[in-house]
Amino acid sequence: MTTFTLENKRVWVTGHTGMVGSAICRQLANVAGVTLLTVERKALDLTRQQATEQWLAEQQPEVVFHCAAKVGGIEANKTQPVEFISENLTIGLNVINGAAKYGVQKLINLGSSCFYPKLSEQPIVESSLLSGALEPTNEAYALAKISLAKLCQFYHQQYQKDFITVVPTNLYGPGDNFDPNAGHVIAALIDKFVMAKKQQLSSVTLWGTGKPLREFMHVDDAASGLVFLAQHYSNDKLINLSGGKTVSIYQLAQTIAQIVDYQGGILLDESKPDGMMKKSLDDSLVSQLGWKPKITLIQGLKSTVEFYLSRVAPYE
Ligand code: GFB
Repeated sequence: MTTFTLENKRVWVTGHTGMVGSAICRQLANVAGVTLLTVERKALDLTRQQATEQWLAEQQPEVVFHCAAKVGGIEANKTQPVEFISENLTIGLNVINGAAKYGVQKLINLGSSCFYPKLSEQPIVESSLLSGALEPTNEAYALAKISLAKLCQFYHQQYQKDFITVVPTNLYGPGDNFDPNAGHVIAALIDKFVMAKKQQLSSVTLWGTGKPLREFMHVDDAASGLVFLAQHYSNDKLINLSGGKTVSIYQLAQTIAQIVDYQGGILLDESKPDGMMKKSLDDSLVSQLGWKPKITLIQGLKSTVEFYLSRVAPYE
């Protein structure tokens, strides 16, 4: 059942150069009559409330996909909590409050799987939010994302705004940050294995014990899910976006090594954090609505390695 149509709407994608934002722009190209609104960071600093409001007043978007965020892997989150909490809160408050003030009809806010409690029962159901303590390595990011999800919920309840929060599982794909120190695990490991092969290193070192379990989704699936939910979900409650299999970090590393044909060893640096030992999201709600991811982990890893080799590695 369609609850909202995107056709012929003016749609603003914040963070359109990032991994998720750029994938949503690609998806929206398939929706009839959409006028895509984007703005470069140097032309609009979303941490500036007045500038953000002025942009909204001039452009009059009817729909907002709020993807702009300061993101990073476990180490970046752990070492820069001040920036992670303040930038994400400030940008989110400016975009969401501005959207409400300037008559945006539908807003899709991105939550994060890391905002559920560290010891949540698995797979994690949406109602687990705020039922326990957070994983310390990403507490700052999680607190910002929780506040913004609550803000959307309160807009729904108090002002009947159709602002929804979708919670994707761990994402990867083209446009990811392949920095081996600051990126998420898949992008970081693709870089590490490709470089190790090129430099003929005898081993690659993973962070942590290699035992944590994660569920990964390719960003093109995530974008298809977000565009689907924009049209089929209007509710003050969170909705998870997931549906894949869970793998251990060690298995993931072995798979990436195979894809890039790296023959050396895999070592562990246990002085680095594991983060949550298991993280996978319950997909009952989204699958009842009729949506499922299509890209298997192997397919997605292969195409992401191709993207990295053709678009990222040559510039290093
Ligand atoms: O992707 P990742 O940084 O995110 O790490 P989280 C996942 C797992 O991979 C952790 C291990 O157990 C890491 O210790 N790992 C092994 C590595 N080698 C590496 C490596 O070279 N780089 C990285 N990055 N990890 C994030 C949050 O947590 O989840 C973010 O910090 C975000 O805020 C994201 O919310 C969804 O799943 O642990």
